[in-house]
This record gives sequence, C-alpha cells and structure tokens, in this order.
Amino acid sequence: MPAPEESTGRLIVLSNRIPKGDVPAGGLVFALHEALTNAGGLWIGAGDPSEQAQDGLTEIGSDAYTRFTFDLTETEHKGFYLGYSNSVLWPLFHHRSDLLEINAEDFEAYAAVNARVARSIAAILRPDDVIWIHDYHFLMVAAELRALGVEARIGLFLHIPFPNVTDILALPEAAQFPTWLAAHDIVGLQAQRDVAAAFDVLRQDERAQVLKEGTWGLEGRVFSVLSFPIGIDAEGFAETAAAVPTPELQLAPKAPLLIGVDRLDYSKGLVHRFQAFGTFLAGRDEDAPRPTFLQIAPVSREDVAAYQDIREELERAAGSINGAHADLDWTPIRYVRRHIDREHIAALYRRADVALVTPLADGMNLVAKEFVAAQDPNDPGVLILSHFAGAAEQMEAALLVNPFDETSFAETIAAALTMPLEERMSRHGALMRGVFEQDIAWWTTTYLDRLRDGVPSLGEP
Ligand code: ADQ
Repeated sequence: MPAPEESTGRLIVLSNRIPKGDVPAGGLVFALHEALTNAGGLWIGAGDPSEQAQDGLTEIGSDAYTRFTFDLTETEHKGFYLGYSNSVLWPLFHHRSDLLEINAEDFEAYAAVNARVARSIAAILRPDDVIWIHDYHFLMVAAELRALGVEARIGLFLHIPFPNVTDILALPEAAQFPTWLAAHDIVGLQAQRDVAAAFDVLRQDERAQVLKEGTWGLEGRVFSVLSFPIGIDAEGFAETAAAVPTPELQLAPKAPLLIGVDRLDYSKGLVHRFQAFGTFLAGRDEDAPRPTFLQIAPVSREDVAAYQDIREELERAAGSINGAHADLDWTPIRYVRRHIDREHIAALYRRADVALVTPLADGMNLVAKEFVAAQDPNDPGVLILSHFAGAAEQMEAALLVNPFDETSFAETIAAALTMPLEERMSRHGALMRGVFEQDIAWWTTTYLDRLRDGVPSLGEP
C-alpha cells in the first residue's frame, strides 16, 4: 500500500545499478524495489555510457514508483566507475591499498558525475522528499546537494567495509572524506566493527566532535554513523530452495558436496579457499567418501586489471590442485564461471553439505545468509564463515575461520564434513533465527524509520 505522500514525502533511492527490465527476485535490488513499492517514489541509477551527457534524468519505467537513469559519457564511465569507484575506493575500503590505481582524471570524472547526479536530483526534489544513497559510487552526492541548498533528509548506506585509519591515508582526498560523510543525516554501515573504524577515522579529524554515541558534529552539521546489518528475503529464499529440484551434478547420491558462490573478486579470498581445500585433500582419509568442491564465480569488472590477475591466479590454483588429486572418475574442484540462475543456486545450497564463505574482507556477505535459509532444518549443511565477513558478527554459530591460516582452515573443512547431525541442527537453528528475524524487510524498515525520524541538532543535549 502506498504511504500517504503528504505525510512522509517521496523516497528517492540512488544506486549505481538499476533494473532496466524486470526486477530480479532476491538481493538488494529486490529489497529496494519492495521499499519503493511501499513508500512510492523514485529510483535513480546509471544509464548506459554514451557520447554526450547532460544534466537531468531519463525515465525508464513507472509502476508503484518511477525509475530514472542519469547520463554519463564513455570517458566518465571509465573514470567514475572503473577508475575511482573500482580501482581506488573498492580496493581501499577492502584494505588493499597495494591495488590502488590513483590518477587525478579519475577523481575528476567521479566528482563530475556525483555533481551532475546531485544537480539532477535537486531539480526534481520536493520539500518532504527523503533521499537514500547507496554505496561508494556516490560519496560526494550529498555534499553537492547541500552546496545547492538542499535541506532534505539524506541517508547513505555503505555496503562495503569502512576503511581503517591507516587505509584512509592512502586516499588523496582523505581530508575531504569526513565532510562528504557529514553531508548526510545518517551514514549506515553494515557492522559494529565498521562503526568502530568510522569512529577512529572521524576522531583523527580536528573539526569533528562526538556529540553522543554514534552522533557527530562537523562544521555545523550533525550526522549519525550507525550499523544496519543487511538481510535477505529469508522466507522467499527458503521456499525457492525447497521447491526447486537440484540441477544434475553427476555425483553419487551421498557424495559430500562443498559449495562457494561469489563474484570473482580478490576480496572474496578464492585463492586462499582453493589452497585450504588442497591442504585438506592432501591430509584427508583416503577411505572416506571423495568430496567435491563446487565453486561458482562469474567474472565481474573484467575491465579492471586486478580482476584479470585474480582470474588467472585462481585458474592456476584450481588446475594444480586438481592435477595433484583428481582421478579418472573424480574432479575435486569444479570451477564454474558461467551464469547460474538464482533458483538453481538456491537448490544447490540445499544439496550442499558445507558452504565456504571465506572472504578476506566483505561488508556483509549475503551468500552466508542465503545458504542458511536454503537448508533442510532436519538435515542442515554446515556454514564455514570467515571472521572478515561482516556477517560473522551476527552468525557466531557458524564455524568461523581465518582464511589466511591454511592449516586451521583445512582442519575446519574436515570438522564440517564430519559434524554430527545434532550439532549441525543446533548451529543451524541459531543461525536460522537470526537470518529470519533480521531479514531484508527488517533492514529497510529500520533504516528508513531512523532516516525519517531525524537526528538531534547541535543545540540538543
Ligand atoms: P557483493 O560483493 O556482490 O555485494 P554478496 O553479499 O555475497 O556480495 O552478494 C552477492 C549476491 O549475488 C548474492 O545474493 C548471491 O546469491 C548473488 N550471486 C553471486 N554469484 C552469483 C551467481 N553466479 N549467480 C547468481 N547469483 C549470484 C556487496 C558487498 C557485500 C554485501 C552486499 C549487500 O560486497 O558485502 O553483503 O553488497 O549489501
């Protein structure tokens, strides 16, 4: 039901990706679709790069809410998206300053696109509208909107980890970064550890004052930095997983299956994961059933050099581990790069005995939650989860691992494959409660309620 517009104003969502056709089931895009369907409003995302770019928004569809794209040129796409967003902010926020590719033109493109988006939003804004900005592509939009005199409530949700005090020193724009944050009313982060990192970064800035827990003052603005751990559509995912038949895997009916599902990204720790699985294979009991590790990892951001490197490294690792352990009728690692439908992924999670969700840095990691939701509660699989996923804060009943410690990682794989049913059920029960209670609807409502409620002014105690 659309909320009465006059009392709450429209919701304006900005995210880099926007569905161009049907809204895909599940995931963030689906969550934003639901939030907008309930609140009514506008969803703005990047258009396809073209020769020319102008201010303003192009409508691409209208239903309970309206979808728009903003223009960007090919050069801006390179500088804004491939450059500053994915070769500076993404590696830096994932603690990989060694991968930074800093150049002034990319930042100029980023700033220009952020400014154009801000002007385009300001042009259509009504007084009661609330703006919800998603992710690291748009860190400067709120500051640009404030410079244009916009007083609307503006929230940011950062889906990726918050950089720590030393990471941020590698950002040429480090001195501006706190003022970008301060232009929002709420800066939402995934985990408590991110809020702690933001506290440390802001405390380094002499202009920033802590007003009360989670609330800061900076150059006359007041803003809150809080955690809102994102969830999934747990019920929908569980139903799909139970209803969809498992795709044909050509495995013996009870053969142990381990699964990993990730975008091919250096932050996901895929090479470490393959190596730990190799170490596990080298020490495994030869009489035990032969396990298969299915890793689904479609390529992403192929135009960024670091992504080509990780792909080659992973292919080498898979080849050498399979070379050492495979037999005529057994390939221990199956590495699938092609697109697999979400519903088949759900069914595969349910068939799997163990999930390996072992990023080296990750804002949350939704695969961990999807795997739990997909299990048969009477015979659930085991989740192996990295300490470095934001999800580890909520999912303590998983088998938590340090992906850098190959030996203990391999031992954890062995423990997961032999875990008794009773322990599997009790761990899964605890995980399931969290995944269902703090689902995607909880996340959107909690965030938006907080954003609409407002934050104290500088004068309030
Ligand atoms: P991502 O880095 O993309 O998201 P993640 O949270 O794991 O990481 O979400 C990936 C989503 O894509 C999951 O829903 C997964 O099922 C799906 N997916 C992955 N591979 C797929 C495939 N081959 N086929 C179909 N679907 C696939 C960023 C942050 C995360 C944060 C999310 C949401 O990096 O830390 O959890 O945003 O805030």
